[in-house]
Amino acid sequence: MTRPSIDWRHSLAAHGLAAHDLSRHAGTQITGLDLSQPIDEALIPTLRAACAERVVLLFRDQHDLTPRAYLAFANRFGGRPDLHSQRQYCLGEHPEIFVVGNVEENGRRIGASRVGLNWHTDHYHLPEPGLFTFLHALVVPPEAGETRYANGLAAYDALPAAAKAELDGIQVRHSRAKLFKALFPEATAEAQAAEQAKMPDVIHPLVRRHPELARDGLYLGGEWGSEIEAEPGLFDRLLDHMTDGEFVYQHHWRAGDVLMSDNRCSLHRASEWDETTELRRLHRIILIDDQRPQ
Ligand SMILES: O=C(O)CCC(=O)C(=O)O
Ligand SMILES: [Fe+2]
Repeated sequence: MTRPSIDWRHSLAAHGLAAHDLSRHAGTQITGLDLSQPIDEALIPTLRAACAERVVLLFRDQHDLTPRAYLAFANRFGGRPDLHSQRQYCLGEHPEIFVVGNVEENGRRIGASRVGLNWHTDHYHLPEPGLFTFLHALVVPPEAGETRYANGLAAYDALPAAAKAELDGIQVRHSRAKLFKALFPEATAEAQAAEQAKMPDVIHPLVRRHPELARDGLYLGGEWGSEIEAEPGLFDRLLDHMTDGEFVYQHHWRAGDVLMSDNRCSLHRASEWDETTELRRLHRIILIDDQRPQ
């Protein structure tokens, strides 16, 4: 589905909202919006268009956002919320919300701490992968634990024409089995076998067309589960090109931050923090796309 392009900066201003770009190619902070309150229907396509173009939107100081209101906000962008197989890391009342971080309750780990520690885009291992992802920071370390976002559209644009031509038609294999092992080393052998049986490998094009922007971008998948079988070495070269700095925004978290990101032509990566002394807790919602990458 191609949507009409929207002058989202103009539309935000007309709603009395300020937009401030956080780096050249990724990240825009939007101020003036309280996500716990009902949001004007007309703003949804505006935010969607802004997120598609800027990869990631930041809403600060969302301290009053309950899980219920957070989910209601996310659900307004379409797709279907992911229900993660590792249900012990999801909120009991709202299993669509996955807890990222090193938090315990009653002596039990209730969050997954490693999931973001590699360059990836969410749920690339599904035939219809991640559309938008939302992260709400509840507790964050004062330093470290940043998350970086890389714009695969800008990275693709910057390639010379000859390099673009060489990428044409190349496919990437994405393996949930490999990824699951890296993300959840604590999972039992049975859980790993069940995950593999449930989700066979998928193949997606390396260059995909962003359906809302009608532009081509790199779709690498992730460091821990993807490979370009036809040309070993190409994956790492493109990953370096896309993540080396120019196309990246690095986010320093504050409690209350909400980030909304578009998974379709981007990558992101969390950073390590001292898990022995500092807590980090983010609530994640992934909306799954209703179309395959093309
Ligand atoms: O921990 C983060 O900052 C990002 C987490 C992440 O990428 C994920 O849960 O998919
Ligand atoms: Fe992620």
